Amino acid sequence: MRIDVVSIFPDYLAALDLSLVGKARTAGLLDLRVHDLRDWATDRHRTVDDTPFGGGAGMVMRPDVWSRALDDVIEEPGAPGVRLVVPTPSGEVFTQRTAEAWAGERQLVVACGRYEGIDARVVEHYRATGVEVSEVSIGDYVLNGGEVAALVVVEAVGRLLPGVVGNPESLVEESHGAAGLLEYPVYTKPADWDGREVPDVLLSGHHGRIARWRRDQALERTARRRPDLVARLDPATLDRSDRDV
Ligand code: 6GU
Repeated sequence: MRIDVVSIFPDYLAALDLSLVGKARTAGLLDLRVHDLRDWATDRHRTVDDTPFGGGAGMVMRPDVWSRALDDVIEEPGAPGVRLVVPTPSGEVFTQRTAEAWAGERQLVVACGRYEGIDARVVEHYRATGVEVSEVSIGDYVLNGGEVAALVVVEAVGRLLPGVVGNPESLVEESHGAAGLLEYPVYTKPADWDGREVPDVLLSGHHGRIARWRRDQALERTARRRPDLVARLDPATLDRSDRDV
């Protein structure tokens, strides 16, 4: 998969050289390219923004600069599997389901806005050209720009690409996985750490009881921390013992 990130702060994306995503790039599983939007500005000061029509606070990013950048970076506009991603606090919420869907794309182009955002005609124009465009938010709080959201999207999607996570089993039981539950608590050695003991059941070797205990813990934790997720569980996935938790 190819991912392009366009930003006026390309150094913000340096973290993508590290860890799992960095390894995916080295292994040739992910072709990640970071671009400086100012390379497509035309004036001496490399201006990318201007004052908003209609008045108001702040600056808006210019559509002409953005379209020159995106025309250069989008490989084949309108082809299947090409998606323009615009991080914005007014977008639809980016979730694990979104990451799963995008992991099957050919190219993601992430357009990071700063200031009050990007001139609205940019999204209009690329949609009209047949490009799939997604305006997404990573949660209900305000950041200064799309760069942190771009990091979130690249890591969430990148780790789902085939071969990136060493043991695919670790993608199965994790929080926000198919079960719709948060993950159960985990323990390792020592079994007694300064008088704090690991729950007995985990030392029992009884796989059935361990699985039941873990599911109960996941259900309890989800009910307490994320009642919104419990409300959305598919009743068909619940068993008789689940209903007692
Ligand atoms: Cl995607 N951008 C900005 N600027 N703020 C946000 C966000 C995105 N998601 C949540 N807050």
